[in-house]
Amino acid sequence: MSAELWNSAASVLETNWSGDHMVPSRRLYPHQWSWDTAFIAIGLAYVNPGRAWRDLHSLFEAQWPDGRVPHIVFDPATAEADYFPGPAFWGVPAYGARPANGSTGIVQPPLHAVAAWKVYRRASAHGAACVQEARAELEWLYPRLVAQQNYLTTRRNLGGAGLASIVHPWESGLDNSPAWDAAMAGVPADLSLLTTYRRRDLDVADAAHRPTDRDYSRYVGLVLSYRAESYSDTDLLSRHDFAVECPSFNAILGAAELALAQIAGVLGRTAEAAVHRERAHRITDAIVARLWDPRTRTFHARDLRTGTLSPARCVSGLMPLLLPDLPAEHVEGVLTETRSARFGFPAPSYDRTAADFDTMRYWRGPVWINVNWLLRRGLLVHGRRDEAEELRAAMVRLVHQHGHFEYFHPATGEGLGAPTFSWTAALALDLLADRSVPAYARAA
Ligand code: 2M8
Repeated sequence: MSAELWNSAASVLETNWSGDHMVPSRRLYPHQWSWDTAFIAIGLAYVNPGRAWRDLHSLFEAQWPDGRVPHIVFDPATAEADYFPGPAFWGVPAYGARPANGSTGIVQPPLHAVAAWKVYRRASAHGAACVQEARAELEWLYPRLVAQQNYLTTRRNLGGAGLASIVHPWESGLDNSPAWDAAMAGVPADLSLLTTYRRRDLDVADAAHRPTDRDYSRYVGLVLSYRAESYSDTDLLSRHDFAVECPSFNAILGAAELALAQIAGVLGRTAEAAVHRERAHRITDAIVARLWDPRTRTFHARDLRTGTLSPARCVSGLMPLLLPDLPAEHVEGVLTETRSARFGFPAPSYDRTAADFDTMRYWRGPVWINVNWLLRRGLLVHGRRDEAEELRAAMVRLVHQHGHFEYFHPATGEGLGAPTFSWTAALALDLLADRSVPAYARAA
């Protein structure tokens, strides 16, 4: 089974390569997405490390002067009509050497340092020239990755506690998650926006899987609000309708600091390595202080506009397991939640027992491989090797039986969404090849 799965995964990555970047899916997502690039690099490390670096390069070449890494880098060869909201809608001005309308103005989870470290670690398997290339790429990326972290922990520290806020659900990567429902209820839904701007996703995907028009009009409205002030973050909390601290985004922010510590170590920047470890520690403390609910014993999204935690129990609440300094009590809470009837292996995107659990709709029930890959990593970080192996096997089985789909039905395993999806293929390669444990993992 593994050779067959390996070959099909490699061929998806071959098909979705677009010259200097990978598209998540040719039809549904015909540009370059930020956190997809990180997941994809993790798989390309096995079959084409040169492309892993090229893809990361293309993304970071589009980094803004303030350090933000845009959530989409637009391919100028793709027509405006092929994806909504496209380049003209975002209206991003030219910056640095970038032309106008080259990217979006929002971000996605900063997983790139983790990916770069994994690609570097794999380089020795491809020979000395590859190791040399990998080191040079780390040198190039390091200051850019640091600038990305600095943007998120300063300009986006809207709550003042050292966590990054997301100002649009798309920034979480878990777009339509019930984690945002309470905060989104406060965002005006102007359905007339969808007559001015036409959804393109419904031409290529099933409406029963995608966000509703009501939610989509809110997504569009939030972009218009951020765009109106040229994507400035100054005083954002007082003039923008959505600002949330997400446990998954911030757990990845902390994991990025740990990967940066490893990268800094290899680059001989010992003092910086210590600073990154300290930052990871502070992010962990802030997640525990602000996003833990002692009643549910799991993590929840905090709405900064109301100061309340979302009641929804989502897969994002399990992600702080990525952090090795998470206190034992919180590790136990999250592990119990993970193994409960609400989740299980592979974990659905939302609590299976919730009344509004939806087996089809985007991030409101289906299983995604990328968050399960992160969950497995979290289990390894906390020494839960048997559970990590159980989850790994469940993911491999799912993708082998059903294909490299974007997401999967949480009961039947049926493949849903885009059928040849890049991160599913890339992570299948990693799941087949890598049983190692992060260097900073704790003993069980
Ligand atoms: C989905 O998000 C895009 C908007 O960014 C969409 O729905 O059109 C999400 O699954 C996101 O996590 C992912 O990065 C993107 C591309 O795969 O698709």
